[in-house]
Amino acid sequence: MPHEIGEKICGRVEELAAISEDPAKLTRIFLTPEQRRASELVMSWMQAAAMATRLDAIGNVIGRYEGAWPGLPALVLGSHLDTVRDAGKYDGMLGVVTAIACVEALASEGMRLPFAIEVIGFADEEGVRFGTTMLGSRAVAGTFDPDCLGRRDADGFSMAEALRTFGLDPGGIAAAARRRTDILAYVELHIEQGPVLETLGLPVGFVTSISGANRVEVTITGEAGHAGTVPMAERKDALTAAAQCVLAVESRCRAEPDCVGTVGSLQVSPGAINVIPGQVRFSIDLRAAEDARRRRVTAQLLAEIAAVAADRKLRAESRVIHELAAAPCVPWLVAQVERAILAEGIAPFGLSSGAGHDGMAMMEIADIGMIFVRCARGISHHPDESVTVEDAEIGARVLLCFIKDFEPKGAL
Ligand code: HGY
Ligand code: MN
Ligand code: MN
Repeated sequence: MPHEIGEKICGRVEELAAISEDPAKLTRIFLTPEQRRASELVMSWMQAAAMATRLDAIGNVIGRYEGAWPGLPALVLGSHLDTVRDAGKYDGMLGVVTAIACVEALASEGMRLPFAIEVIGFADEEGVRFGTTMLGSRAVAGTFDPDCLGRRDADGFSMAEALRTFGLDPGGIAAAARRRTDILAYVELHIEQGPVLETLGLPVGFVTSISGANRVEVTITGEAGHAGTVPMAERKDALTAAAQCVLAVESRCRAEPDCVGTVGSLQVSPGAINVIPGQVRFSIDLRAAEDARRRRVTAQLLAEIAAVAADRKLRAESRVIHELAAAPCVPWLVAQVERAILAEGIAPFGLSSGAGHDGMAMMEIADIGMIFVRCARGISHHPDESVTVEDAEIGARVLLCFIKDFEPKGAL
């Protein structure tokens, strides 16, 4: 592969990073004009790599590079094209751009393999707009829950309305589902979003498993009142109760090995400086490598939230709005990723992923594998997220080597 492949990948990541709802900070959300512009740009790169392209029923961008003859089952590569708010440039995008670069290298060699290759740029992995996550990969896996079509964004638009506005049919999402027989495996290249590879001085590693996750929406309802006249002992302050619950998330997860809990968003109403908060809504994001531990901690937290509310004579409503089980990367794929890393003269190192990835949804219809690329200081979900050109190139070389030597399960 030409040495400038890393430059090309990082250049394209920068081009995508310029497509944002906010010129000052990268934010590209599901079913927005920015998603459409990014999808069109990615499709043009796919077409330049001899791929046939389409937008599926939920807005995923799909490029297909046929194998030795048309219609063969595909090795599916890819990642997501949506971002968090004030995001880094590489989370998701590196995987899509690198996969396209690998197909482009095959096409330039006129190489056709005994399988097709599909590259998917998923439309919504972060779940910023509607709270649930992995909507794109769930649609491909056939596990999209139509109930979430009624979920509303911060402006009150439902997912169904947003799909129609984007030119998609909310009733047609089932058409995005793929059959297990169409897909040989799903392999995603992604930044590590953690400091391990950098600490070990490794440019890449292989993923052993992806932690399971759930998201909870909590609403604490008390009684708004005059900040100057309601005696402290008679208050039903929703925010002080919520604060007690937020600290409970932190203390419970600190007490558990290998469990992380985050309250990432919290809304106070009515939100006036001289009014006792009447209602607070906040989110909880809970993750652990072991599902049983995650589910136990979630149940304990929901019970503690109910007890805090009862003790303060307030009301608490907790709703689990998203759950995905831990996703193991399967040994036969891990072995081939390790082989590709070794072929690049790098010691293969395996690590688990605390971050969620589309493989958690794709595992419903395909075995999954992942390649991690080192990122500076492990920073992610932050504008300082960065990858060196050299590491981007090494990641691409490993992925291309994996593709060229890929042996579908049972072919070994
Ligand atoms: O939240 C995550 O772990 C991923 O970035 N969606
Ligand atoms: Mn992310
Ligand atoms: Mn990601």
